[in-house]
Amino acid sequence: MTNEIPDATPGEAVTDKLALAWTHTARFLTTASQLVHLPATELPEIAFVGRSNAGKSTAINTLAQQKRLAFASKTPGRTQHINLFQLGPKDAPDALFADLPGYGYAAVNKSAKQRWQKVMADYLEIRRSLSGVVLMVDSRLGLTDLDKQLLDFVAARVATGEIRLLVLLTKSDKLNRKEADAALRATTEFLGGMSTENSDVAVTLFSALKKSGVGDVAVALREWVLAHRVPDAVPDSVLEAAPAVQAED
Ligand SMILES: Nc1nc2c(ncn2[C@@H]2O[C@H](COP(=O)(O)OP(=O)(O)OP(=O)(O)O)[C@@H](O)[C@H]2O)c(=O)[nH]1
Ligand SMILES: [Mg+2]
Repeated sequence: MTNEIPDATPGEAVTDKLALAWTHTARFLTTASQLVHLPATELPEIAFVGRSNAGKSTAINTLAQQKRLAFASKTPGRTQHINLFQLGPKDAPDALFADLPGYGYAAVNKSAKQRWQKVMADYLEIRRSLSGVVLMVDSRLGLTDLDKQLLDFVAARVATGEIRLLVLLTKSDKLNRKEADAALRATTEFLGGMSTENSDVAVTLFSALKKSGVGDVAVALREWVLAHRVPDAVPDSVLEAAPAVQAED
């Protein structure tokens, strides 16, 4: 076995298979309780954020097709640190996933709650390498005030396209078709207010239990990372793949 990862050649569409082979490479890098302890990095970082118990750790495990990569739990507030995972070839990593502490869990004491929420707010504001945010929202609850506050933190950079945004309506296995459509519609409507010509904002239903939405999410994240690569020069193969103007029309 080599640790080579099949990749789309420039200009070729990223398939589910290629994207899932990439997410499968996720491995634990480090954990930090304070921002200053996070390693400085040039790699594009994708943060998984959301209310406690929304399914962040489970989504990371499902995307990585690994049972215990991120620590998922029935006990809300389980993830109390920022956990970083590295992706791509071992000798040439190309992205990081960050599993962030959940917010909004009522039972933790006030000072602990404020500390976590501050860590997260600071992270979103300060982390230079942040290139994408995956916001997990329990599909039965929809966007709550705390989710909207979080979106406020990043709205300016989402508007410019500096940060990409994907909202996962998690645990969609718990909804019937009609409820799922309503959840999707309400979230799409809210996100419409954040979208601009330059932004990359999307929402999708997701179920770790039924494995639905997994391929689509992997493709979206892979495309973020590929788009983030600063090209030295446009490769000839891309120019050749560009649609030619048809002469006879
Ligand atoms: N039915 C169903 N349950 C899910 C799904 N995803 C997660 N869960 C359950 O929801 C609970 C919370 O999941 P976690 O992934 O630990 O949530 P988290 O957002 O990481 O929570 P914190 O670390 O506390 O912030 C667990 O009991 C999961 O098994 C899903 O797609 N369907
Ligand atoms: Mg967690």
